Amino acid sequence: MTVASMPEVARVANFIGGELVDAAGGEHFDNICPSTGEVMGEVPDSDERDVDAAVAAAKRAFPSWSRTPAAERSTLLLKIADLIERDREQLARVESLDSGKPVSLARKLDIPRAVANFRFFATAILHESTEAHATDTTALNYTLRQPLGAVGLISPWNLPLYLLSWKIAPAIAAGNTCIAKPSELTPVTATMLARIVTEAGLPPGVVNVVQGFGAKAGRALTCHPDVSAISFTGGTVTGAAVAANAAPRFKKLSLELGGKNPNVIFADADLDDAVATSIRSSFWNQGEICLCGSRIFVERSIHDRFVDRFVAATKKLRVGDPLDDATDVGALISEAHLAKVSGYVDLASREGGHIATGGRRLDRPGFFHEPTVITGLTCDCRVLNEEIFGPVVTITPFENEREAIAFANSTNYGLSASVWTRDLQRAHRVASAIDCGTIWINTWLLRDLRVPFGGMRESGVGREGGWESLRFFTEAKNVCVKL
Ligand code: TXE
Repeated sequence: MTVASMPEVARVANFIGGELVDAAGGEHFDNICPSTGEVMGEVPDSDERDVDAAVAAAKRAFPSWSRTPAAERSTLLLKIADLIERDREQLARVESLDSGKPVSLARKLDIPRAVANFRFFATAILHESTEAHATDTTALNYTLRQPLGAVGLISPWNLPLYLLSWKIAPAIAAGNTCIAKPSELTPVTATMLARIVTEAGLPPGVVNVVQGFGAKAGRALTCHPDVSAISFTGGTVTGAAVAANAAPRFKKLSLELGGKNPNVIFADADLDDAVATSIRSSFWNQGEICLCGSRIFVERSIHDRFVDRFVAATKKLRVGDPLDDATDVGALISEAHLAKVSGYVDLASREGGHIATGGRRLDRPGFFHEPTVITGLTCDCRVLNEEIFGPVVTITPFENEREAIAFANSTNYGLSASVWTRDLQRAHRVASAIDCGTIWINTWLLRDLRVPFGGMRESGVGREGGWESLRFFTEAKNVCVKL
């Protein structure tokens, strides 16, 4: 399979008012293939003019779309889901090529989840109800939840269609129109989605896509006075810039940011399951998932046994061509990101860590890094505090439950955690004591789209998922009727 056999990767465009268009300035930048390092297409280098045009199209579409009956909106979203499902193989291959992720993972995770996102919110809006509050016999209050208008949706490169659809689906299901800004590093499936929404019959302007750099197109979207809300997923530093630009304009803001998630393994855990699942939570998507459990803490009595088994399993992972069905770990997103990941492995050595396996960039074209396991570091090291976002994990022993909780809570992040134990009471105690938005007990990445999802502290502000998403994308208006 080559780039030449997938011409869609070269055809990246903006999507404004139902038309696939170039950037107003006619400028482009290269789209680099992570697994070869070669240019595989061009991306429109959009600026304020493109964002202005997209916002204008979204505003034009809003009055009619927001009044479209929920059942009709639902039917259109279900149609979009069906078309994504129809094109799943092509979308999976393109996503793999554009992001470096194994095609097997795109098939299993990314594309099915994009389908599920549209189906979930298509049907959720058919089951919505709102509150009523009777004030004794004096008044009756009822709450309307009305769409916000044109909303901005900014997504990252690690789960391109998965996260873009996680935002687009609830936004338009709730009656908003939107301007999506995919990552400049993974623009292709957003353009394919634009073709799909057109084929599904979505009215022009309901979904718009502006491609380009964050500091230019993303910033223009965040600052635009007619954009009512920003839903952002990306790095913590970028999230702070988005918040700084959106706050003075009083936009609703949802920020899903980074993580440095603990994976806590007690001595009574099912070790087979803990090892197998921890391999996934460490190295799936090259470790480029905000929910990856990059800090592994193991109770001292089983620490050495766990390390031996985990390292042996890590060595079996096949790193290579993302389009090969047998590949477990593909390429990192970019040369710059690979340099960042390698830099942290070097730092780990300087901080006194032992590289138990991996540690090197692969000597081949593209941006490949060996799955890497580091032991011997403590919670005060930078490597255990800063998000690496690559196939690199640390394993640290702990003495008891109290220390495990302290270690888990020792960073500024608070996105997710996994806890492995067969002791039910301990599981509940530890879950309650770890400060983060999602805790998995004896599992990882088991997602139910109805549950609240988001982070604490530097992992973000706000919650999405289920009603939380629909509440974020609507404004609550109370109507008080005197009786
Ligand atoms: O993503 P950015 P980057 C982490 C990970 C990674 C680091 C930086 O640690 O190494 O963040 O990644 C847009 N105004 N995560 O730099 O910059 C940008 O165009 C508005 C965690 O590649 O956060 C893209 O569409 N928008 C993470 C989106 O923001 C701006 C996923 C995310 O890009 C902008 C990715 C600006 N000023 C990286 N600057 C997760 N939590 O899943 C950039 N953007």
